[in-house]
Order: sequence, then C-alpha cells, then structure tokens
Amino acid sequence: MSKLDTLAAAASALLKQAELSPAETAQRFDAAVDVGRWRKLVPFATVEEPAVAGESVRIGPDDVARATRRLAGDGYFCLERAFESERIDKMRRIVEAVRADGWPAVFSFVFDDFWTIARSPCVLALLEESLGAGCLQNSVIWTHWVPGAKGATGWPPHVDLSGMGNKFLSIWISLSEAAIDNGCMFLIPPGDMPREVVEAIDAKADLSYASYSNLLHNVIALPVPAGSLIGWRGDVLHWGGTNAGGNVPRVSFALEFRSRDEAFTKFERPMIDLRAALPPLGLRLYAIAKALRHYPKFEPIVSRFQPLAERLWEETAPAPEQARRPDEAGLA
Ligand SMILES: O=C(O)CCC(=O)C(=O)O
Repeated sequence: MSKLDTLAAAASALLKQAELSPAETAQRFDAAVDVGRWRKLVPFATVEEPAVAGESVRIGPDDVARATRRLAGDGYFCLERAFESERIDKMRRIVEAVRADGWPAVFSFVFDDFWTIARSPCVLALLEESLGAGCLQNSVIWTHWVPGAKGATGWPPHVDLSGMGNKFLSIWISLSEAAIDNGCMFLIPPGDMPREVVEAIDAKADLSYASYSNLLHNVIALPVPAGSLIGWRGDVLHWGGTNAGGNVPRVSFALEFRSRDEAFTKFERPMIDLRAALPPLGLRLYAIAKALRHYPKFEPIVSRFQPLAERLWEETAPAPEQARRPDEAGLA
C-alpha cells in the first residue's frame, strides 16, 4: 500500500467511526420529518408556505438575453448580483442556522426559498430561453459550504451530465462572496477542450503535457459577489476552487434543469414542474437524502450522515408513478 493509500484508508476508517449511531439516526430522522421543528429552528423562513417568498431578482430582459448568448457561445454565463441582497442574506442565514443545529448544509433545501428562487419570472425566462418552453427541474441539489480557512476546497473538477448539449443546465447561486481567495468557481469552456481531453476525463485517464498545459491556459475564474447567478451546460468541466487564505466561508447552492422532451436519468428523477406547487417536504427530504448518498465522493465529511441518508431515502421514496415524467404522471 502506498503512503497515500494508507492515509486514505485511515481517513475512511475515522469517518466510519464518526458515523451517526442508531440512536442519533433515529433522533435526526424524527427531527427531519417534523415540519414544526424546522419552522421553529428558522422562524424567519417558511416550509411549505410558498406565498411568503418574494420575487427579489435584480436582473431584467437584457441580462437574460446576454446570459443566453453567452451560454450558446461558451457553454456558461455569469450574472453578478442577480438577486436582492435581503433575500440572499436570508438564505445564507438559513444555511447558518441549519449547520448550527448540526445538519449538513444541504438540509437548507427543507425551506421554501431554496425552491422558489428559480421560479422568479426572470429566472424562469432565462431557463426557458436556454432549455425551451416547459422546462423542468430535476431533483439533484446541493448546498456548498467551503470553510473560511486556507486549503479548504470546493468540489473537485467534474462535469454534471455530459452528452446532453443544450438540453441540460446547472445553476449555482452565491450566498456569500465567492472570491479567488475563498474558493470561487472555475471552469473551462467546452470549445477549449480538445476531444482527447474530454475522453481522458470520462475515462479518468492521464493527460499529455500538451493537453494539460492547454487546459490550464484556458481556465476561467469566476469570482463573484453574494447573490450572483452562474450557469453551465452539462459537459462543462468545472470545480470549486481552493481557499488561498480568505477567512470568509464560501456559501452557495446548485440546482439542475432539463428540456421537457428529454429522457431523464434515473438519478435525476423525480422531475419537478416549475409551474406546479412546490415539492412537499417528503420530496425535499428525498432529494436531500439522494444528494447525501451520492456526494460523499466530493465531500467525504458528509459520509458521517449515511445512516440518516439511507433511512430518509427509504422512507421518503416517491411512488413509482411520481418518479416518472410530470406529464406521464399527469402532473403537468
Ligand atoms: O461549489 C462548488 O464547490 C462546486 C459546485 C459544483 O461543481 C456543482 O454544484 O456541480
């Protein structure tokens, strides 16, 4: 075993030891499904009361047109200060309250704000411009918290869903400043990635000097203030940077959207109609559990919550007909 393998094995044994006990899992499960408890935990936010969440965007039709052009040309867009600071501060405070109560940050998706924000008319217009009328949200979500400490990292380089062309869009919204020194987003536009590089990334194979030198030269850094909106297509290589000494935690969250006429992967389902009622708490918890089961590969620390993720996953799994397309399920 190499030194690195030994360290990895030790880290994974420690994480296993830190896993929630059966009693902690039962207690967290009861708390997670208790809507009243969430409302009490964050009294300034709502759960399953969407009418209270306001519009709060600062972008207009010109921004939508600019972002759509950029997306068509380069596979990504970045709109700084797209949302009112009051709304963004509130959402960051939700994340802080959730973490202070010992939950992974992704439990912020219990709250309405995290589901209503993409339904603002301007954001919806942007989604429809880039994915077509009647586009849908999938149930893949995450809330990112990169500690304000040198060496802390965002997610490593990856693509979200390749081969989907303009039928897929991820959006990422900053709830704090995301600067070069506290781990902003970085990406490489697909046009600047030679075919052999795309194939090597898919196969997790090594790259030649010429390829990685070219890649490094084409990296785009996207430092943004709080309340900014970044979007990228499924085949854009992207990652969250490494904190270079900033003391402000980098907080953000991500959502994914699809053209209505596409076949969706099992992982993406159930799909969510952006014009229908907000997902109920059960579906929010299912999406959270799905993310917690899947993303220890990017954030090993959340593997501590695997027993809770498994229990939520089993007990909130949607009925098979809900896991199909909204129009197939008669929800459209
Ligand atoms: O915020 C980050 O560190 C990474 C975000 C990302 O890669 C994603 O949400 O797919």
